[in-house]
Amino acid sequence: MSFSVKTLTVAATLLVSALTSTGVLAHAHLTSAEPAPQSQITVAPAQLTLHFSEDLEPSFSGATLTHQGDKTVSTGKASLSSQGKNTLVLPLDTPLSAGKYQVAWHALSVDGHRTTGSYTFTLK
Ligand SMILES: [Cu+2]
Repeated sequence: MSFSVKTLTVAATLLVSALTSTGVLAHAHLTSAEPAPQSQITVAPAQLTLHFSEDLEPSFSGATLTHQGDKTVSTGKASLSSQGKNTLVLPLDTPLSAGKYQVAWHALSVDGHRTTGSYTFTLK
């Protein structure tokens, strides 16, 4: 197999434009949260706070909370924090009981890219 210089140039150009158009660096990634991922806490939180690397579109961003791997916990509606548009707040209307919780989040950043992820925390 051999590639001409022109073929390689075209391939390199396509690669660069693909990377640029998907905006790899601009996606909203979870940077921190309260309660923190993998943390063990002793006081039931009043809300979940998720900090992202980019500003979010609140209508298309949110999180679901499950208890012990199977029971979905009802929460208030996710909204952007007054701290900043890159922070999502999920109110917990009912105090959590002890156990392990999973937070599965989805985010749409203002650049139009979707990301998802999940983490756990344990309430002792
Ligand atoms: Cu992006």
